[in-house]
Amino acid sequence: MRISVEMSHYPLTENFRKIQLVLGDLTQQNVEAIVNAANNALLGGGGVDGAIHRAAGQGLIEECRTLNGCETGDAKITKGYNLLAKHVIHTVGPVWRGGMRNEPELLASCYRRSLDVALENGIKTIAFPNISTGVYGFPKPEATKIAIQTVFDFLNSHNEIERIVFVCFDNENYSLYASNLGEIRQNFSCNC
Ligand code: AR6
Repeated sequence: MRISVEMSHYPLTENFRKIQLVLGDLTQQNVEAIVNAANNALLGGGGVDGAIHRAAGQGLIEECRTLNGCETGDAKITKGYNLLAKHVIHTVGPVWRGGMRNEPELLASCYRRSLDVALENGIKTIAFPNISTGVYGFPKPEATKIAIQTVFDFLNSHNEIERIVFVCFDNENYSLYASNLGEIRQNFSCNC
């Protein structure tokens, strides 16, 4: 699979300032909403999902039970309970099955739908984990490109979002994000 960052996806200069990269724990982020890499049942699990439920407390699972699950590529919102973030936006990434089952489109849809839901709820600051790159096995380099490209595309057409934080839990993801963002920045300023 080849994913390229095309000229049409290049960000407007001011959008660079809205993107932050952090190596750390998503549950500790001071933003209005954190995004959960959940599963279709929305009833908790391992990885970042488990960490969010542990940090949020019992209220979160109770509210999740009322949501009737979530389709892959879609997103639903709850309150944040004991988290610093007032909201959790739960999205369901695709399980990697070799790349021919619409996985890239579904992953892009997770980022877009999460941002749609954020805007519908007046949320302007949002933190994402590296959706699908843990238990669901999506190759990290491709997932990184999709995440960055989709978020920049969204920012280019939606001015309301003020800050997006990519929170990486492992060094491999962090390095991939840092080099991709660095590359785009460099190419972009060359064309100014
Ligand atoms: N903060 C930030 N990132 C984290 C944290 C954390 N506290 N913990 C893990 N990660 P995963 P998936 C990173 O497996 O691949 C769950 O069981 C991790 O390093 O959490 O979308 C759900 O219930 C990885 O890069 O989510 C689903 O069943 C990234 O988060 C399934 O896993 C995503 O890894 C979803 O799988």
